[in-house]
Amino acid sequence: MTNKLLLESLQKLIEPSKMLTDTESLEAYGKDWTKIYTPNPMAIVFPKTTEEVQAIVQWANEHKVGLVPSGGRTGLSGAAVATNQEVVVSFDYMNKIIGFNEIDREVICQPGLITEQLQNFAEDNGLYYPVDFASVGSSQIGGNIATNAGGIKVIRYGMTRNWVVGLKVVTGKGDLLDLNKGLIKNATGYDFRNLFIGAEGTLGFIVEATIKLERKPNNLTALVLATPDFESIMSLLHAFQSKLDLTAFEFFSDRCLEKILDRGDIPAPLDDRYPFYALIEFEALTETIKDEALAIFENCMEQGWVVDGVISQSEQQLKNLWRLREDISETIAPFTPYKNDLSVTISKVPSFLADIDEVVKADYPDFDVLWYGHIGDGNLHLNILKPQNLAKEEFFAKCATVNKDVFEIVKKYNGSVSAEHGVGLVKRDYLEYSRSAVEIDYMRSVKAVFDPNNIMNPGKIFK
Ligand code: S2G
Ligand code: ZN
Repeated sequence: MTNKLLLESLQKLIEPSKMLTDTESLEAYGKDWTKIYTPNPMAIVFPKTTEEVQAIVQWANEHKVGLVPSGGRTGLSGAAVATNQEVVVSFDYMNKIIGFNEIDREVICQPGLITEQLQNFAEDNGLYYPVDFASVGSSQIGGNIATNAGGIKVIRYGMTRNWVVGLKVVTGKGDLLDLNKGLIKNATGYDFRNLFIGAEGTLGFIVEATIKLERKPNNLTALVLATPDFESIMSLLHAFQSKLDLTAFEFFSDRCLEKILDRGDIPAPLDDRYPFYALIEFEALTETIKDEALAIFENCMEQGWVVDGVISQSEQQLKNLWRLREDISETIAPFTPYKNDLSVTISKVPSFLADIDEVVKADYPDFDVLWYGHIGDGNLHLNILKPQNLAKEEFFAKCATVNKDVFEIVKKYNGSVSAEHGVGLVKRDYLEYSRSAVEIDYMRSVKAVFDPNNIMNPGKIFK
């Protein structure tokens, strides 16, 4: 059947305005934040109801057309990229909060709800949605669930998975499953909800989510502490974590801070510059807790683990300190960074980072390597900035050779080649560095159960 006839048959399933095929829309909706794939979808459709999603899935099975789920398109692994005449299914029109119960402290929402809107809704109801990261202003809950988004508060609140208590999904066979129904306890066999969380749209579409909310933290206070070396950051983690219930423990190198300060719109946190910085956040619920934090800070100074530091004294200063860490990603984006999102168990972080740093600099001494991330949960972000004088293709080709050395080290440390950004297309060829061949076979078998015709996000996670 020609594309024209295919699209005519698809158009019949949804309102005329809910399908786009113009070049600009195909380009915009056919990609995410990865810059290395050429978008090439057949069409973009915007279902408004679960029934429309089911009709689209039936159509795709009938015509063997791939479907790519699309949320805020803020992904960094190519999971929402359509490069092979797939139909992109956007949830921009299924973006509402459709229920809330203050006793359950649970929100029922559609997948297209912007993450920040959920955070604001929780705040308006005296509660808190604790999954937070730089792109919450444009990411969608459905995409956050499909990639099990992590971010900066995982040390206390965990990943998105921890907050999803109900999930309605349309499987790749077109069946509607109503999973877990908002229950906190439910021991009735396999928990398919947790299969769909992190499946990157390869098993079916998320069409509704029930999200648990949390008590709102009070008087959040942050310290930015300069350290003489990376090992000192781990000493800080132990010193603070053993006495305080931290809400965040982040780090960034001075190269990151330099890029931030070059912007000129964020004040430097300290008078001088140092190799590494830790950003530590906690709830100063009482003056005693704040005094405790300052005492730990002073002890760390005496130990030589900290060479200088600052503590937030206001909401605005807290925001300014967080911008030093949260703005790194957008600030370095113009440098076409080669990104790696790695994790190991926390105790291994210092030697892991040292081994990777060594191998990258041995391969390419002139590479501008930036380190930042979430030390509190063992997640490091390695970014290599493209040298001005190197073409993008040549740069990424060089980085691909580095990748193999990096992933050999990940394997040696039993780490993950993708801590929070997902596999998508970017990490698909490196899956075996973190998952065994047997595991990958089981994943294929599960995929075949939920999506026997491989119409759901074909080619993502594995070939
Ligand atoms: C972070 C954001 C995406 C990136 O800043 O924690 O996950 O790696 C990242 O630039
Ligand atoms: Zn991150």
